[in-house]
Amino acid sequence: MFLRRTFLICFLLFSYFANAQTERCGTQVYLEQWLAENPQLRKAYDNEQAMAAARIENSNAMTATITIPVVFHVVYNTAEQNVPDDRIMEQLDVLNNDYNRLNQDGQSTPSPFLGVSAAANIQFCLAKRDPNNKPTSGIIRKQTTVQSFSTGDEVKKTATGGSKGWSKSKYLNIWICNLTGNLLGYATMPGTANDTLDGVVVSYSTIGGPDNVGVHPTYNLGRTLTHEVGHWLNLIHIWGDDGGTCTGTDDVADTPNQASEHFGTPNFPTISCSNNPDGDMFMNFLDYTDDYAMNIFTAGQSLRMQDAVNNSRAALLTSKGCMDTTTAIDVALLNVINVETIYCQGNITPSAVIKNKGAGTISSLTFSVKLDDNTATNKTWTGSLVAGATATVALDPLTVPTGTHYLNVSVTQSGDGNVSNNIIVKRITVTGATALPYSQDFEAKRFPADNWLVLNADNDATFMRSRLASINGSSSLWFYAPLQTPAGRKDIVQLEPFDLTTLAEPVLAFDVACLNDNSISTSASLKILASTDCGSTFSEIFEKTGSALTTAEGSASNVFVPVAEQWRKDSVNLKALNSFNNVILRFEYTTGNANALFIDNLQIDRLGVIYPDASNVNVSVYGQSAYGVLDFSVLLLKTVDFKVDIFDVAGRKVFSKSYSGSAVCDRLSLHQLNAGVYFFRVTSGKDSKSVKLFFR
Ligand SMILES: [Ca+2]
Ligand SMILES: [Ca+2]
Ligand SMILES: [Ca+2]
Ligand SMILES: [Ca+2]
Ligand SMILES: [Zn+2]
Repeated sequence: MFLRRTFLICFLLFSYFANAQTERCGTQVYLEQWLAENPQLRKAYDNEQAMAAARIENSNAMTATITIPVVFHVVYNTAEQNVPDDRIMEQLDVLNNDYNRLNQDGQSTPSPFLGVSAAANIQFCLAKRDPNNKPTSGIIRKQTTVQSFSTGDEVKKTATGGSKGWSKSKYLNIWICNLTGNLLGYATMPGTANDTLDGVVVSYSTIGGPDNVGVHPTYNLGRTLTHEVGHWLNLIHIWGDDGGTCTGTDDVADTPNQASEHFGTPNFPTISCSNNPDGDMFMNFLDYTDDYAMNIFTAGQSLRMQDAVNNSRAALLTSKGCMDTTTAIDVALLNVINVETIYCQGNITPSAVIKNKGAGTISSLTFSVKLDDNTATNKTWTGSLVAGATATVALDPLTVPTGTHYLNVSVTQSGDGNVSNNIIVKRITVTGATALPYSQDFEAKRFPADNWLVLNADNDATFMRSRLASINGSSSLWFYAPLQTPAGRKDIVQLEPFDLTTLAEPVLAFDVACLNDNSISTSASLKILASTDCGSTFSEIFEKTGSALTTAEGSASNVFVPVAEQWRKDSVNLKALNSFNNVILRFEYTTGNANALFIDNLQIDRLGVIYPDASNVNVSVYGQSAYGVLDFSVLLLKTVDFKVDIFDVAGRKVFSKSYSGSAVCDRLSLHQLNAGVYFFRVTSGKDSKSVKLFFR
């Protein structure tokens, strides 16, 4: 079967050039080039492949977790290519999740393939010491005059404008750069590259993950690196690189025989090579599908990768690359704060958080601040920073115009023995507000949408886009909290700013589906918050918690996938905010007695559009506090008189008030009522709607 691949060069080249769009992966082409240039090594390569197959056949035991030190070489020509630190850290999380089957979207693996899904038990750690045993941040940034790099390995050599690789016996090199011809990445298979030319090259545009997506329109969830590291660990494309036939193989027993690669988001099942009923494993990381359609390595692939680490890459097992080391003089720039994504134009005043990681006291430092490709401005700091101490230093104010910007902050100390931790790159976005009406069906390939944010403080489960269920199209916004997720975890999806002055009576509506899990006592909650001051402060405009939030009951042992009847439309009256031209809305979900939440068909529009043919009355009750205060909003299709009544459990009317309008918000003081269950009823003509309340 190895020989068979060597006859396939023409097919490979054909498929490589036939696909004129984005080139997902150049690894096979790179391998064939290398074999052609090194014919004497072809036999050794084929032998090693055959031996790997024999080893795996004779021992199918997974070994304990293997940890591989990683160094990122960011080789950039433009500010955008100099990938921000938080996006690199998010990418590292993606790798660690994908290689340990901790990826949240593993829940999307079609059930017939769950039995072969597996954790590869491989961890990736950011290098803490360089090849000379000097401390490092594991992120090397190098500006280059080279505008784009090819598969000729120029990015791996200083002489050709790249960054020299670190020894493959101790590190996984990951070069991040601009690649020629829309190529997304390529890797060196085990045994095919010289010591410092070994590793993975990926386009800067692909670096990121669910809560910090890359700039590429579709391949932006970090799966390019997952795919390429798979090659680096000896995986072959799942369709066998056989030009669309059924004769090739990936030398893995538990992946189906598959004709050719898939792009986009195929539907399950997709049959080829008589592999019915389950068809192609197009959601495998070694296919070419969109990042958000990929979610699985198999047990067979995991064995093959572990075999590579334990044999052809065994030197890595004793690498000290992730062991701490120190140097006498070392200031570290830990963070740059007050530059979080900013939605309103104006000045920002960033601050640098520094730490003295050296042995002596620091008395003088120079900060350099650079926005995009503008000239850097310097600022000197003097003071006394003793060993181990941290300090926050205010930098000079900056004017940031509309658009996406990259802020480079660096610190210089004379004699610093570790300059790799002296620089932080941040992304800043300044944007105008979107006019109404607005709708979001989560079908567009890019999620989060431009100028949206996903805030995932615990760095665990978070909001993602899912194809598991939808109310329109095939995708929706999804939060999945596995059983082991503690209650009380908060995650936020922040929408782009809206100009609410563009509609007289704006209403926010969305379809929601949420499973109630009775085995958990703490209530899950969904809140909507609004900011009218550019995100400085937020106030709550909607809350549903516990049974009021859930739309279905059942066990949480499997991921909840709602059917049509399990969706509910919720709405919030935004009339009170219609004088603000820059309103930022947030969905805030707090984990509790629900394992999955879906949101779809988000609209901000007029009432008649949102409820085109519904009965008149739509009620939201929120903010029930311990102090007898009740906030509600009532939405009606036209301006009419209506009445609010509150009844106790015995059916006695305890409150009544009349209103007029189509969209009304009010706050009631109900201190006279005892704690207990009540029914809030809105009546308009022949229509009425009741909501159950609980006063504490
Ligand atoms: Ca095939
Ligand atoms: Ca330093
Ligand atoms: Ca949808
Ligand atoms: Ca989270
Ligand atoms: Zn590939």
